[in-house]
Amino acid sequence: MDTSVARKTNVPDFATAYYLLEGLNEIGIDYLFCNFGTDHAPIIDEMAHRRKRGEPMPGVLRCPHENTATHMAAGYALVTGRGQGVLVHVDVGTANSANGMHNLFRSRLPVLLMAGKAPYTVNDELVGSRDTYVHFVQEPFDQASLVRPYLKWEWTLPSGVVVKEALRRASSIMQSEPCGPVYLMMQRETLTQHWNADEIRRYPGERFAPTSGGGADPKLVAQLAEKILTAENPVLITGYAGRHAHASAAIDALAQFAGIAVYEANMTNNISHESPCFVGFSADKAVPEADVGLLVDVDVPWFPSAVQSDERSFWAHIDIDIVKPGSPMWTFPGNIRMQGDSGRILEQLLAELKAKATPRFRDKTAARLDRIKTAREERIARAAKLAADKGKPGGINPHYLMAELGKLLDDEDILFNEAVTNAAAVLMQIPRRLPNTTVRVGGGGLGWSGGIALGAKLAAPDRLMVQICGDGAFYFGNPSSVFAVAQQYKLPIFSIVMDNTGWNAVKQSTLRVYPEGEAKAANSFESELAPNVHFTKVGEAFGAYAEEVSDPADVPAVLARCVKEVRAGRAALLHARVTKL
Ligand SMILES: Cc1ncc(C[n+]2csc(CCOP(=O)(O)OP(=O)(O)O)c2C)c(N)n1
Ligand SMILES: [Mg+2]
Repeated sequence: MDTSVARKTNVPDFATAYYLLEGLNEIGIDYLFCNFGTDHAPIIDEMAHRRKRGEPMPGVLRCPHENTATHMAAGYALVTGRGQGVLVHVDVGTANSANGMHNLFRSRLPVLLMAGKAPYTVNDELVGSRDTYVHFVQEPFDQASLVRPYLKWEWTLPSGVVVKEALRRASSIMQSEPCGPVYLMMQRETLTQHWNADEIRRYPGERFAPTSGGGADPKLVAQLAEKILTAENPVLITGYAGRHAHASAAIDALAQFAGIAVYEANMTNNISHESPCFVGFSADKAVPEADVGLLVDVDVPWFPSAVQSDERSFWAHIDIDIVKPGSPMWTFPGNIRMQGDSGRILEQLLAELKAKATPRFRDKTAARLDRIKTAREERIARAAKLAADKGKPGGINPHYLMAELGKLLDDEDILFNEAVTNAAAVLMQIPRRLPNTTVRVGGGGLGWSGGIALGAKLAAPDRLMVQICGDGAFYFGNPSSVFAVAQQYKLPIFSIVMDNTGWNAVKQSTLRVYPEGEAKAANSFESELAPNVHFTKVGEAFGAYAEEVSDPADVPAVLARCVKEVRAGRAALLHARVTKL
């Protein structure tokens, strides 16, 4: 169909949607994760048009549910650092994207969410005018409000003439640290408008670079170095520094030089778990005893309701997101705060310490490293003891299951840990050597691990991507959509469902607030889900290899079969019946 509104000139004339696709390519978007609707007719037509003309545009992956699309973008950004496009349908698609936007925002991952808006003409005045029932009902007063709490920027494209400028602006904001989601809305009439090629200005990346984090004020670095030189019991807690390899190396080098115990708090693994200074995932015991503490790229280093730091202790907060403007309440201590690239700041700090280190400091450091070694050995022994109990038929011990899985993984493989109350088993039993290879999202919206594993697989096809989720999380993840995408786009991921028959987190939370309450007395926690379900059928419906395991004795063989299938190119789903809630 010729949608052109001829402008009687010799310069070629194209629709806004044509320039939109070109502009997306120009801002470095490799893929569009799409869930289409009537708003996308001009884009769909121009996709075919550009393909016919052999012109570049992002790859298009159709996702049956927006939850898959948004989290695929998260996985791709996690591996590459580059935000991708997610294209959804007006207000309803945006609403379905809110959970993903929450997780991307809290994980500081870039993404360009795009949605149509209902056409504004009703009498066929313009190409793209309203022509169906939903156009009259899909126009809320404030479409962006559906995702606004999770956005760094939002705009409605007012005219096709600025489409590339709008895309560059969106890209600059989503890719500037702290990275995060941006949202562009577009009306159908805007997308069908025609413009001559010479009317559309270009905004090349080399002239419009995003901002990145820098180093810190040398005076603050010197002040912190003085504190560390005289510290007796320093600790470092980090949540997401490991997204950058140089930050991971800087933490490890600093910790080993200054004898600092390193704890990880949510989000990702940050240094090699074989580092002599890595001591675990909860700093609860260490925090009250610390005299100097470093909070490095972290959102929740501990729970203040359970743990308090010593009033006389000195804390340095080093973070790409120092102010945490997305959090109404955030009151962790910071006697000094340094915003920037934590890797660079810690390199500055190490250089300062090396220049000032005294023999006494070196002696104290050696003694501390010995103490840290003992703590490490105790931790490793505790983990081994937990994994030694295999559980019983119908109630496999998650620690044992994870220990067996760990034996089959390569260093580069990535685990997406959505195991909720069994998350600790994943962390404890599968020590990682490379940073950013056991990942959780920074948010709390369940249902992310399948989509994120698919997006990561798209970005890094040679690495095994393992989704580990609870049975509740599995439902939230729209698994039929996940396995459909895995099949259609040949993205084999390994999904493990740790089925404890319901929402243990809900039960445990009730017990924490009411340890001797009515719910406990009645053993009624509103947590059990449908019994005797067979999740394998969901995978099988989409050609995945699927197995169920209940007997601990079968665990090693069943895991080996699944991993073999995935490495050979077929998605696999393991439904594991673990210790019941
Ligand atoms: C989208 C969403 N809805 C509800 C919740 C609340 N929630 C947190 S944990 C949880 C239970 C998860 O169950 P499962 O994945 O089986 O893990 P388990 O608690 O059994 O370890 C729920 C419902 C949430 N975090 N996200
Ligand atoms: Mg469960």
